[in-house]
Amino acid sequence: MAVNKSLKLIKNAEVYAPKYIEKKDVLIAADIIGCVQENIELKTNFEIETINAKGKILIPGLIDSHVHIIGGGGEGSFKTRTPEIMLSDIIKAGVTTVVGCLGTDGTTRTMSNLIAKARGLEEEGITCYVYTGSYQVPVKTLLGSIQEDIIFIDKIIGVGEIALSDHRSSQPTIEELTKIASAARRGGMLSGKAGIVNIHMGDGNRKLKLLEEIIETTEIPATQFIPTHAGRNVGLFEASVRYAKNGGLIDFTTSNVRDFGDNKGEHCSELLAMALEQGVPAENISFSSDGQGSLPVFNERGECIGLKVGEVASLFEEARNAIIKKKIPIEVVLQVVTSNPARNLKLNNKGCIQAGKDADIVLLDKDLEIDTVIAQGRVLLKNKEVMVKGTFEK
Ligand code: FWO
Ligand code: ZN
Repeated sequence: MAVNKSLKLIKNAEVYAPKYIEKKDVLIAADIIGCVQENIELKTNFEIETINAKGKILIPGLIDSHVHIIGGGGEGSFKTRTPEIMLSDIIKAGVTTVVGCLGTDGTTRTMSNLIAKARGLEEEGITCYVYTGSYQVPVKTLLGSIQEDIIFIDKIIGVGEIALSDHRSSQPTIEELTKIASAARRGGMLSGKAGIVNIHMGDGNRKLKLLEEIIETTEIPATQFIPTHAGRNVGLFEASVRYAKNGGLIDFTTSNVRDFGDNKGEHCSELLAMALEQGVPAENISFSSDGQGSLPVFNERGECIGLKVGEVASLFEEARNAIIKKKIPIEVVLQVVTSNPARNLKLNNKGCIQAGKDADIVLLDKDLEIDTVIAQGRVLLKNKEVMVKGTFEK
């Protein structure tokens, strides 16, 4: 009997949707979740691929909302420009949706290059969107304005990463930043997209002041902004906790290698635990990796001694640490890497295990290690082995 390639049945998985919905079977119909139910039995006169998920945990594919997919960096001159990402870096990380962005360098890195890479990753099998812009203000767009970019370019869902409170920032005035947010908001509304502004937070003293002022003095809601690197130092972390308790969204960078407090390497999983303890609603928190971005490395004296490259793999690693080491409930942790980014970015078919949603699925083994990755119904990783490689990967 011929195997029907467009149907797949996952049997007996412990499903976190990300809410725990107990043991279920999941039927995949082409690129979509067809059905999530107990004991699905199909009577067919053709064979369908069955995946035995007994003893495994089934979760939505992770969403990474901040990745320098074509590379970034360059802050230590040309040789420090970081390399572009490869498909398997994303798959192995359990990530099935990424949002690409430009960072410090909006000159040798371009929007056309970013969009071409996003399309390439889509062709290779994952879902990929981008933000328009970079650190640079006024924002250098593709079509001439933020609204046009968001409305006319399918891949563009917002603006970013705009740098604030950072020595590398364009130092936008409050008026300039307000205009950016309002253009993004209108672009988003008119195209049914999120139209968010992804904000790079630096180490500067002003912290979130500009955002707080805009939210206080204009009609623009807090949810228009997603400030990232929110835990990069103690002061910013504390300000971010207050900001989030007032309704703001905050995003922690999992690749963060920065020293924290008394020279204690604080990890994202610990930041999540602290933020929750201090009363931040889990709904307001997300993680992203800053994959392929350049990360400054500091010595004991706090001096920058080199640059490292961010890794998408850190996204799941920190989520796993939060579950295992910090004992935060799985459902809460999963939320910050699945349903919260999906809601923030208005990716309505992502971040949730439910009939009708995209078949983006990760299976974890007993040790909470990534075992299988399915993106839009295609098995890209199986038994911890990459099944589909990027075009030029060996
Ligand atoms: C952070 C990306 C930083 C690039 O402050 O923002 O540099 O364009 O590649 N990275 N500028 C890293 C901290 C969060 C640790 C970026 C970088
Ligand atoms: Zn950044």
